[in-house]
Amino acid sequence: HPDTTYLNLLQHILDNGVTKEDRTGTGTMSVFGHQMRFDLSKGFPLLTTKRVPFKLVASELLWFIKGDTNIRYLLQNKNHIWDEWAFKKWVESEDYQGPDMTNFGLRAAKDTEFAKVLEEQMSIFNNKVLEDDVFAEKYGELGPVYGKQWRSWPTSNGETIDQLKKVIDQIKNNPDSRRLIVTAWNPSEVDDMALPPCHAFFQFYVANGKLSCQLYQRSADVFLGVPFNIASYALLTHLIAHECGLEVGEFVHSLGDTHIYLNHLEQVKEQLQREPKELPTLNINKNKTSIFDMELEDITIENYNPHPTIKAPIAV
Ligand code: DHF
Ligand code: TMP
Repeated sequence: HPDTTYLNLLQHILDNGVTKEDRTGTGTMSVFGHQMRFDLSKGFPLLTTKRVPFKLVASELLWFIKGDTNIRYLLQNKNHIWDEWAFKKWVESEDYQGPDMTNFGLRAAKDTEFAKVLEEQMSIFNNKVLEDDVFAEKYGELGPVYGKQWRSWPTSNGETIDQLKKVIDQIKNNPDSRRLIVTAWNPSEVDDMALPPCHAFFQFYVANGKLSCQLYQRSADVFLGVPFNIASYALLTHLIAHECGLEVGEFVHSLGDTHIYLNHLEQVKEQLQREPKELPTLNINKNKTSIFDMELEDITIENYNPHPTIKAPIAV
């Protein structure tokens, strides 16, 4: 069961992780290098030991597939998972005149008064991104993140490469290829990104009429990020298999710095006590084939009855 695979990773970090400082100042328990395998033919790996908001996973993935890097589309779909990283660029800019927002993530966790001020500023910011085109273009942007690299990786001669389209063409026409790769890690552009890609490099594999996918994730927030990442790449594999007339095989998830933030430990212990439940099923609109035509309504999840949400603060 996917939940068992995941809970085993949480337990493995608790048992073997080293205490390690990190960029955000939160502190983590961490192991280096871990691999999980999910057999997609046995069910869709949306965790059941806490609720994972599937609509947010799906709208984020469609945003990548569109080649979009501006949070406006996410906000239009009531998806707030990238707000902090756009907001950070805004408050660090010369145009921002509001209250001091230095280290807002850490400060909000310790100071409830400040948390209110932050919430208000973020809400003003979000409304401006939604309503003001010029502002959105400048400050809704996360830089050349996933969508840009997947769909229009810039080359030295001024052209762009549509890695996603190319890989799908290769899966259809040259399925035995060992070069079915998409990389978001573009060394010449990482410094311009609000956050350098965490899920950085993935490869497809076709055998016995089944499509498998392996992801290399350089950095993994196992409590908050990883449940999304598993569901997202499982969904991507399903969508591409659907377009290419293949069944789904495995999702292989290879992780680099694999960590639990120290302010997630209580939540992790709570989740470890829960029993996995029956997996939901994924439905993709059969009247559409191309991944590039898919919209949010075309992707639904059925029979998802997970344990309740477990809230946790995100490290910025
Ligand atoms: N930074 C860190 N420190 N960890 C991350 O996982 C992360 N992920 C990013 C951007 N930066 C990150 C993009 N993906 C959530 C999940 C995924 C995600 C960002 C945020 C998150 O907060 N999930 C909550 C609920 C979200 C909601 O309902 O709005 C959860 O409980 O799963
Ligand atoms: P880092 O750039 O210092 O590694 O910080 C990124 C943090 O975000 C790290 O905790 C990993 C986490 N993360 C995920 O786990 N999954 C994701 O999809 C994203 C975008 C980030």
